[in-house]
Amino acid sequence: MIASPSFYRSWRHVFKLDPDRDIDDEALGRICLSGTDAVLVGGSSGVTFDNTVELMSRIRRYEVPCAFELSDPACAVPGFDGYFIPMVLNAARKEWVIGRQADALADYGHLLPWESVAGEAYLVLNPDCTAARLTEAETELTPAQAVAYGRLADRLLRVPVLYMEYSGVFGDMALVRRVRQELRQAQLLYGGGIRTPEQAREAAQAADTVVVGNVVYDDLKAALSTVDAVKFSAKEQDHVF
Ligand code: 1GP
Repeated sequence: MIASPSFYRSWRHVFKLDPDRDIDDEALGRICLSGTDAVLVGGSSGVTFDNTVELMSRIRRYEVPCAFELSDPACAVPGFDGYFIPMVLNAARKEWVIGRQADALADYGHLLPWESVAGEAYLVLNPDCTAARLTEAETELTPAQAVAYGRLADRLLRVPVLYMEYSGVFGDMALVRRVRQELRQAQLLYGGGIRTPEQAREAAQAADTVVVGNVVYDDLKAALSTVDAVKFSAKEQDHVF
């Protein structure tokens, strides 16, 4: 038996960095020293072995935990603290749900550090984001359908992470909260459109883990302000005050 992966369990706030986008050393340092719980490396296009190695080794100058979303086996860079294998539950074609993953395991399954590998079930909910276009995701879900996907991931597949992905737009927090209520074991990650401390706090109240991406590249100061907002919200929920 392999132990369940747990590298992500304590994460409340995460910055997601894209190996295909430029970030200078100073900005990267401020992200890594921000107090965030982890840096997640991943992107929907343009991710290569080389740009992943480069970004990982720069993040590795800092102590912050660093994980990778491994969606293309050609980019299987060793040395991360943890690996997520994404599956897009609402993709139109099997390829993005289990097809590519099975192909990858046929080639590299014996090499993966399984104690540090977690399945990551995505619900892609912004029709205009790259992931939705790439996977032709069926994003127009009723709340009942979203809840059904959540239950399917949590209880049938028993995937440890459900990721509600609104990349680029701030999502429907009532829906995020509703889906989270149904989860018995999976951790709910939310990502999409967080640009202010208020949005970060709201997302932290709806989801277990808040992922902040694009704003890092557009407005570093705003991105950094989301860390305390999430931590503060987590403390409020834990009744520390
Ligand atoms: C992207 O969910 C993350 O995969 C974060 O979304 O880039 O919109 O912050 P944003």
